[in-house]
Amino acid sequence: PTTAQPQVPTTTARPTTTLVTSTTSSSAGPVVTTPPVTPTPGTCPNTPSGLGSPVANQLNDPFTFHNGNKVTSKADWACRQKEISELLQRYELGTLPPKPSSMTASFSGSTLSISVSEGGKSISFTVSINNRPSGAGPHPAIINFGTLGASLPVPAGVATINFNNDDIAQQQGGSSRGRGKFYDLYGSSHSAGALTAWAWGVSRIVDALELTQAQTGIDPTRLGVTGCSRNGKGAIVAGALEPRIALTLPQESGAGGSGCWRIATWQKSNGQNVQDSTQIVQENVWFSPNFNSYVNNVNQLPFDHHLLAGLIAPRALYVMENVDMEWLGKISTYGCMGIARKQWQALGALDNFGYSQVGGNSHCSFPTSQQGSELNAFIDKFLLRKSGGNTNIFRSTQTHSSFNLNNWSPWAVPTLN
Ligand code: MCU
Repeated sequence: PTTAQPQVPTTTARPTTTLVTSTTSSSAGPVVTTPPVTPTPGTCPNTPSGLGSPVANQLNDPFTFHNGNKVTSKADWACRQKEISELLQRYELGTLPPKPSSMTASFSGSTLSISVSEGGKSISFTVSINNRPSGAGPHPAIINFGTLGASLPVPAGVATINFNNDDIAQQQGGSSRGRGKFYDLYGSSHSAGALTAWAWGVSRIVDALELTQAQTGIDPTRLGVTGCSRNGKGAIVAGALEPRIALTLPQESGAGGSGCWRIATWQKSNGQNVQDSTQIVQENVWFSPNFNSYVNNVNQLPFDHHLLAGLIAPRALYVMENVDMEWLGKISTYGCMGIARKQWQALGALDNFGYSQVGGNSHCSFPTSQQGSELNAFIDKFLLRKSGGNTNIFRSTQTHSSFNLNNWSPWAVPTLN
């Protein structure tokens, strides 16, 4: 099912910039992942206000609603994801606006132009679509945060869409709060931090790809998203907030991405030089100003980033981290994702989850040890839809023996049907 189509003009200026109003279904072969359940409006309980009881030295139970009820089915899981998304937006990320009331998209050369209007204001931005495979298609694509191209190797057969995320929301330190096209549209005091604003931008790219599929040859049902470091935080949040992303590929996202706040705090209390919640909100504007009230006591939060990742489950997620980067929170990402993985386990979808932590490479230079049997296996299976290798991956080249995954996740993992 698709959401309501944006309103677009019925006439076009030039044949190369045809605007279309409906999407066509993909002929790209069998779908590998089970599409996530979309809750019917009104079927989920309202998310209670308030933070609930603090959770210390463990991560919040994914399978218990904020009101204490248990998650016992896939339908419950969809409601729990809706609740987690609301809580993350309320206390950390800021509000993700709904689909804008009107938008247009056109494709010319390699440029996809996107215009969005809401409440009497309009913005436009462009993305470039590179390495479009020859042949009729439709072809899969990876949306890459940043204009320089992906910092991981994108194999033949997959296009790359370069997204200038800084154009949507700046990330040049505290003074860039509220700057960028997202804030031109929604106001400079909008609660969304840059990560949420970028996820909104990714959603508009997907909308535009749905509108221009006949022109671009890109299949909007076979999209990946990637970025490294700060842009890796962007990639995981985009995958979490946009359910049309088939494969989420955050690279060295560290704290604020695949790391958990509570585990980073614990690492820091053990004397490690790791980025934590108190530092990150001073460094940059990735999060909502609302988050500032909680950074000194993250145990209050009714979530951590294992639940951010769980918004992706059972869609495909492959997380790449670097053991040599203490600042990124190497135990934090290992523990956070090791516990996040239990959500895919509950859904019977462990083949859709990968976490791989290696070393020997400098920050954001992709190590070949993650390429053939890992990254390519994910891209083959979830974007190219070829039968690929093993994609049930959880590994680190370091033994994090000080951290006990099960002690930090003492709750039961149900089987959800
Ligand atoms: C890993 O992402 C960030 C990190 O959160 C920052 O503390 C550091 O300054 O920059 C990293 C990054 O984006 O490097 C390119």
